[in-house]
Amino acid sequence: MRKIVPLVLSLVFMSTVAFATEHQVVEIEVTGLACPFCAYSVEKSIKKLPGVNCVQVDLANGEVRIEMRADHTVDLEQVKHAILNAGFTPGEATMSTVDE
Ligand SMILES: [Cu+2]
Repeated sequence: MRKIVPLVLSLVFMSTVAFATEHQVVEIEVTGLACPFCAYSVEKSIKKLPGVNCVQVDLANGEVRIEMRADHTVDLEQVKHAILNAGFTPGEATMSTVDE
């Protein structure tokens, strides 16, 4: 029994650390977004990429915010292709991370 307790404790600790990992966030300028339908199509296109957790389109500022899942890193080239495929033009991208 004595050996089991520290093992269980370390497992609990490890899972806590796993849940507190960082998520990659990309904010990218997108040219050509004119209405909510544009926003919807660019969002749909980016959401198909592997590891994308959520996509928020800021129509007023022409910017798209992409949050990745904890265990995925973003491929900026794939994001740009997804934007181009939806019919829009990707611009400057800013990378950051958030804790969750
Ligand atoms: Cu539109």
